[in-house]
This record gives sequence, C-alpha cells and structure tokens, in this order.
Amino acid sequence: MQRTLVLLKPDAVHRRLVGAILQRFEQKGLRLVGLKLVQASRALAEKHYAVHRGKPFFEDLLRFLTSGPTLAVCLEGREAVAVVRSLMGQTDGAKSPPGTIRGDFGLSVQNNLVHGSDSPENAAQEIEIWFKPDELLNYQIAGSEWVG
Ligand code: DAT
Ligand code: MG
Repeated sequence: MQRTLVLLKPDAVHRRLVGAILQRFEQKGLRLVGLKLVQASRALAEKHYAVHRGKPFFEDLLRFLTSGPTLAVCLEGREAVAVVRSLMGQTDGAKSPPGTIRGDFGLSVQNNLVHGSDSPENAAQEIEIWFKPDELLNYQIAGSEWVG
C-alpha cells in the first residue's frame, strides 16, 4: 500500500480549513498513518523545499512555511501519491478547477493550503523529514475490504 506526505500549510490552519481539507482525503478512502502539528523551523522548511532552492520564490516560500503551524499528515492507500495530487488540484489556486482543494479554497500561488508529495520516492523522503518512525502507526482499519 502506498504512502504519501501531505502538509496542511499555515494558511490552512489560520483559515480554519484543516477539518474540511482532511475530510476530503478521508472520504476518498485514504487512511491516516501519522498526524502532527508542527511549527516548522527554517532548517526543516529548507530540507522539505530543497528542490526549489535558488528559485525566485524560495525565500518567501520558507518565510510562509515557517510563519505558523503546519499539520503534517502521512496518508496511505491505493495510488496515494497520485490520488492526493489530483484532490489538491494545480499549484495556482486561480487556475485549479472547482472540486479540487486549491480550486475550492484558494486564489493564491504561494498560499495554496496544501502540499502533497509528487512521486513515491519523494514521498518516502518527505515522510522521513517530518515523522519519526514511531510516529507512523500500522493498524488494520475497519471496513478496509470495502474501500481498498
Ligand atoms: P506544488 O506544491 O503544486 O507541488 P511546486 O512543487 O512547483 O508546487 O512548488 C512548491 C510551492 O512553491 C508551491 O506549493 C507554491 C510555491 N510556488 C511555486 N511556484 C511559485 C511561484 N511561481 N511563485 C510563488 N510561489 C510559488
Ligand atoms: Mg511540489
């Protein structure tokens, strides 16, 4: 079963959208494996967004991610990486279609509420950045034979 790393970024927490966004992932059938409210340090934010180092928006992006609480979420399920990316929508909220998280709740490019890993390899790395092994739970979820 595939795992992915989701972040509900500080704008989601400040705008009180955490419940609404998490509900979409749960309703789709993804399972919670880890959940943790984090005040990200600059070092953590730099590690997470290392691939964007040197881009013009990098410093603002770090300032944003360290500006308030982030809910780190590890989700598991069939094709979890691609499923999360499709529920999120496009990077720019203004271009993201209705029905997606960013399309329904966001207008900004930077303050786009949610992060989702873009490949299984990056998911494994990002889960390691945000969670210690004992913060990820293995359990049999009720009804899994119906959901997948
Ligand atoms: P995504 O979060 O959709 O995977 P990304 O990995 O390309 O997008 O970029 C990471 C984050 O950086 C993105 O969520 C918001 C910010 N960002 C990307 N492009 C930007 C831009 N042109 N201006 C400002 N912020 C940007
Ligand atoms: Mg990305």
